Amino acid sequence: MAGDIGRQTCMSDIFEPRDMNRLQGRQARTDGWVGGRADTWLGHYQETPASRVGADGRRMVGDPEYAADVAEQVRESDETFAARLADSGLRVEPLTPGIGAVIHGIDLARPTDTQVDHVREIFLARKVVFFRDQGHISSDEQMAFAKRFADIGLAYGRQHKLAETTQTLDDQPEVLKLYSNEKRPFSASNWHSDVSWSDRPPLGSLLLSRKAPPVGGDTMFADSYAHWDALNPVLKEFLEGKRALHGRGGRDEVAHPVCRTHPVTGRMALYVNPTFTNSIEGMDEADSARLLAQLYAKMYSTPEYMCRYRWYTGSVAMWDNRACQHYAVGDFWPHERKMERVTLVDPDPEDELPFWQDASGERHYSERLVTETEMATPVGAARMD
Ligand SMILES: O=C(O)CCC(=O)C(=O)O
Ligand SMILES: [Fe+2]
Repeated sequence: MAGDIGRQTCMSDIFEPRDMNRLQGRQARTDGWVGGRADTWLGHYQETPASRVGADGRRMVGDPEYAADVAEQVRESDETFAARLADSGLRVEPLTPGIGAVIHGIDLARPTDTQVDHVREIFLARKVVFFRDQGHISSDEQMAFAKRFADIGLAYGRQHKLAETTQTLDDQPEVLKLYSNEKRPFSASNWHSDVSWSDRPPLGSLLLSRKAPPVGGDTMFADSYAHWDALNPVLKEFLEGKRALHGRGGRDEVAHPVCRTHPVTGRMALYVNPTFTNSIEGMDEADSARLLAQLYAKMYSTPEYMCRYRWYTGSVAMWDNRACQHYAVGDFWPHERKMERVTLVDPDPEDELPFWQDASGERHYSERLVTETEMATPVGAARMD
């Protein structure tokens, strides 16, 4: 309960299991497990059944009037959403109530202006959108569609020097090839937000399946707003304004806000990931490692905050790296899987740089910790994407 948490004197005590779940004289029943509904971690607040409208789940339990208001908001947002889209011929099929939607009724080779406006709106609301049956589009058309939403960068956004192993289309360095087969069993099977080792990480990606495996190789997405919303208010206060150190191969290359404000929606997102985040700045190393492990356990074990997309040849995904993370499920070997990615970068340099906006409206930006030349140099065989 909030009162109990308020009485804690030492910050690290907050992350101890709740007393009520501690067996007499023994460790807590779920020690080491802080995810899902069996949660005993004080950092956990309350699963909110309405995280998509930013509702306070714990308050909903004790305050029926507030809960009724939230229910109204959820219904209204669903209805107005559907009504607004009616004139562009689009149909939206949500993958889950909170994250992900398949958009039907559009040809990515020739979208109308209204369709582009609506796709942008759905993208911002759903964090990731999908399109089926777009295998006919050329790489030029893929790039042209991407350009309706943002500038396009190279494989790693603003980072122009690529790792030796990075493959792009021969005549189009903007198109990153993610091809896997029996001999090259690659998949990005780690939770991450793309290129968070960079001080200017790309805002999103447009990924096209040129060849889908007959089974497996789905991609999972997790809602970073919900990850933030679900934390205990005391832990939020502790984390707001803190920075995490990110980099490749364990090297600290950039400090990003842990709580990142989305430049368009204004919503707060939890911006740490186990692929590129090394530690939370200013914390004792062991405390930081423990807190990150607890955050990850919570983030990646709450199915309500995730969706899973099954690829077919010609399927497309467009995701928002500021609002969600992803994981390519590596279960399709020895089948072939061929993906082509165009990377979206924000044309506005002020919005491109991650920031946390405090209550007074001031933006606290990310900071690069190495020189530009060092940043542009690939680090061994470390993950880049
Ligand atoms: O292969 C996939 O589904 C996703 C790969 C990935 O992480 C990326 O393109 O950023
Ligand atoms: Fe990725």
